[in-house]
Amino acid sequence: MQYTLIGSTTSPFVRRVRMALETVPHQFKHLNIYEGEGKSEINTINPANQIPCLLIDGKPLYDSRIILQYISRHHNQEGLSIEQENYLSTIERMVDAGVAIFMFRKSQLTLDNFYGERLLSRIESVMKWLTPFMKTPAAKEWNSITQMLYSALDWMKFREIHPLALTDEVSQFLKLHEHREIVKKTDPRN
Ligand SMILES: N[C@@H](CCC(=O)N[C@@H](CS)C(=O)NCC(=O)O)C(=O)O
Repeated sequence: MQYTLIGSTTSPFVRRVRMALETVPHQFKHLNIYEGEGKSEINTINPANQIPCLLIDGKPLYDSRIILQYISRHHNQEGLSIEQENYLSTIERMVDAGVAIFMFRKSQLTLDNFYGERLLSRIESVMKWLTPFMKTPAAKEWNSITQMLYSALDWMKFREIHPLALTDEVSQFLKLHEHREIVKKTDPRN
């Protein structure tokens, strides 16, 4: 199998896939989907115009969660429990809300409206629900949950999405994993 991951270096959804592919040979193709040629190129690859996309022997596979499931099946990784699936889903929806806030700002729109309030309250609710997890022994493991959580929280800090990404609990969680080579290699600031 030949893998090419298409994405940006800032996207948290792309970053989680790069982390999952750390020991799997692949090429990384950088695409700026918002401007220039990348904008039309992503449309020829994924009609939803989103990254990441994994080319498997040239065939595109969309959506980071689906890509991870594919990698897990083909590289003999363990399946997830219902609780772990729920962690992934809620973190993903929080990042979706963050991406929408990022787009609001890019469009010079404010968040003081029904949709904006829904987005902010989703982030607040998920962060409240997730914070106890950050202090458990499971938070020290390096797996699809902590990779997604790390990518999500570090991105929220980087893009200044919400002050809840700046708490002591978040800093302590990020410190658990910031020494990892793949974390340093995929830092969106570089
Ligand atoms: N559910 C998708 C979400 C991907 C996503 O939202 N990617 C963002 C970048 S972080 C994107 O492509 N945004 C462009 C757009 O939605 O127009 C996944 O997990 O792959």
